[in-house]
Amino acid sequence: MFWTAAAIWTLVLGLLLYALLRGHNTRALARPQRLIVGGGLLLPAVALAALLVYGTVTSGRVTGLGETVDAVIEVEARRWVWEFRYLDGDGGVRATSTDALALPRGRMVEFRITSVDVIHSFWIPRLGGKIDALPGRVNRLRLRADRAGPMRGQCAEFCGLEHAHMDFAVRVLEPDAWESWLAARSVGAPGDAERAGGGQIDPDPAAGAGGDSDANADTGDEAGAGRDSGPHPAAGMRGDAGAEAETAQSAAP
Ligand SMILES: [Cu+2]
Repeated sequence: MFWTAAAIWTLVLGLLLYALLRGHNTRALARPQRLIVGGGLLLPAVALAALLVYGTVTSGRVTGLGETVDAVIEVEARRWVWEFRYLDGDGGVRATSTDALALPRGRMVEFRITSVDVIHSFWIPRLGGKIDALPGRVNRLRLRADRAGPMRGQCAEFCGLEHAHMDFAVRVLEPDAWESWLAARSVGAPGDAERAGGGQIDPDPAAGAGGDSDANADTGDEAGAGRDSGPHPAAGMRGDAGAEAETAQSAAP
């Protein structure tokens, strides 16, 4: 990438110098049609056609269209929390998590993304492009994480005062470990909320990486306040992130 850019930069500077130094009344100026047809019509037509073909051919790889989906996760954004619901084969919810997302490594995951209040945007920079979370609409995005290791997701659409803190931790787990992770957060299992909050398997490596301690503190307060009305797994997850984060990082290639 760097050398391509450097070559183009050198070429442009070379042409500029040539234009400045060549003097007047040259042949190109005497026959401007050639310049217009070649540089103004042919060159852009060929370049844009080549880019169109390349983009069309590779877009399937980027969007995951045509690939078999191994897992479906519903994503619900609301100010200023991410809720994840992991679906089983029949479309039922088998597990849930809040502000923490776990993905099976090497498997294609389809996200069905929506919002309950304002427009948010679902974005995991290390995995792919962002897509809006719109109220009243479900947008689909397919991503596959091929490398283990903690990463971070972030709301990418300004959605209010806490927008900058609307992030979530992403863990890429081996499929077996992913199943265990889901089992610990399964819907309807007795005491599942406590177990999820207790953190045998910590879902929030990003918290240990530092830099977002404000976000953690805020989420913690909010989660603590929300406990009366219902379980909020994020509370416990946020707390004990450090040790697990180190483990996950050292395991990353
Ligand atoms: Cu948001």
